[in-house]
Amino acid sequence: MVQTIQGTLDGNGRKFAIAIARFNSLVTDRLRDGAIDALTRHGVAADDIRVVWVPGAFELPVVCRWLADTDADAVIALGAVIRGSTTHYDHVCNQAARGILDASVQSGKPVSFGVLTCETLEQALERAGSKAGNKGADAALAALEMLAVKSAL
Ligand code: INI
Repeated sequence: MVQTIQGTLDGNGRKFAIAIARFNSLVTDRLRDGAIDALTRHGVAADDIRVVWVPGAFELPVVCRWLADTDADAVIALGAVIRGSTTHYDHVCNQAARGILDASVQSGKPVSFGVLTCETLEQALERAGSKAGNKGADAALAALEMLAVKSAL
């Protein structure tokens, strides 16, 4: 018989850390609100959520790694990278994505990727609580699901 494992979304008793970039905080504030709302609606106590600000998305990987070494069960990385007129955007996006993945794989804890990579501020705002949902909430749900998968294995 096939054994199928799927994570449920029960945050009771779980501890979360949110690493959040201050750059484009108009957007990242909304991603944080979405993440906290998703966590608390799935049973996570507000006292079990820690929010840690860093300057920009480039700084997210190391703080995610530091947070993975704390008592947090999972980490949620939130940022908003918006393309400018140079290649700076590509470096920030690529390194943030790779570094956040590394923090997860190296620590063995879920570190979810709630970093928007957009062409315009309008696109970012659409994904931060308006017509394209809230990617902070999506990242929170991914972290919850991964915790359940980890527990089930
Ligand atoms: N950081 C972001 O989070 N979003 C951006 O759009 C962005 N842009 O476009 O420059 C950005 N740059 C700052 C970077 O993340 C670092 O904080 C900075 O380079 C210092 O290390």
